[in-house]
Amino acid sequence: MPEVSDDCLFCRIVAGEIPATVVYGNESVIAFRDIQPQAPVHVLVIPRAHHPNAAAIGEADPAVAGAILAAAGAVAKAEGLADDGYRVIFNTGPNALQTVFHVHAHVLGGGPLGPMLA
Ligand code: DGP
Repeated sequence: MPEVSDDCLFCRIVAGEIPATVVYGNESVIAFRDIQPQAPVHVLVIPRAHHPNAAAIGEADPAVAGAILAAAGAVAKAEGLADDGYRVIFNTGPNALQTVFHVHAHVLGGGPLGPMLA
């Protein structure tokens, strides 16, 4: 899997070619606000390197897969979600309605989220 894919929207956000509201970053991941928020706080955490989905990064680079979870926790804390709780979701494949094929964790919170499959 290439480090960067030219036709990948989230690779272009990592490269700074498409603007995003970045709230967190380190050497392996960045986090930015979702353009179509589904909760009062909705942040996407992505690896800088291109991997299409959670299964692929779990196989190819478990350390960076773990860094996504660590960043999700840091974002939740910084956004004030840690006490009341939040959700971390990796949509993977068509049944989950994955639309961007650069793995991303949705961090959702800031209020009651309702049943998970609603
Ligand atoms: P998913 O359906 O799990 O693949 O989620 C993709 C998410 O990406 C969706 O919630 C909307 C978000 N998104 C799509 N395009 C952009 C964009 O250009 N900027 C930002 N910040 N988010 C985007």
